[in-house]
Amino acid sequence: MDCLFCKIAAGTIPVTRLYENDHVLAFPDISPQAPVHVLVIPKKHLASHAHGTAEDAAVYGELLAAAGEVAKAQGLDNGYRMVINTGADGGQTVGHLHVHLLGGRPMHWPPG
Ligand code: DGP
Repeated sequence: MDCLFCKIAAGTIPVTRLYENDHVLAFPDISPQAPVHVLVIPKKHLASHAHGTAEDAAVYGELLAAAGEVAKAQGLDNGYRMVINTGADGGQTVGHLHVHLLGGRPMHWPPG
């Protein structure tokens, strides 16, 4: 297993597990870009959003639902942003699909 986030999902690399079920895991980003910065990942390895297929629709639903649960638990009642960086031009640096949940401050648009 050569994937960082697969190792985190498996527990080989310890993280604070903020939300977890059979399909997804949420944990704090190591380099937070906002007061709340959580990553939500599928336990199934998908290298990026571009690698997801219609067969993964349920997993995508789980990712969004989990992000919503974490946002509530983190008290992001004033709003938040979810981001899926995809591929080189998308700024993706870890090759395992992940949703960034960012909150706790106003977000800007357009993003950089
Ligand atoms: P992206 O650039 O969209 O691929 O985001 C990858 C994120 O993963 C980045 O914000 C930093 C985070 N990250 C990288 N390595 C680790 C790690 O070992 N632990 C945790 N918790 N986050 C990590």
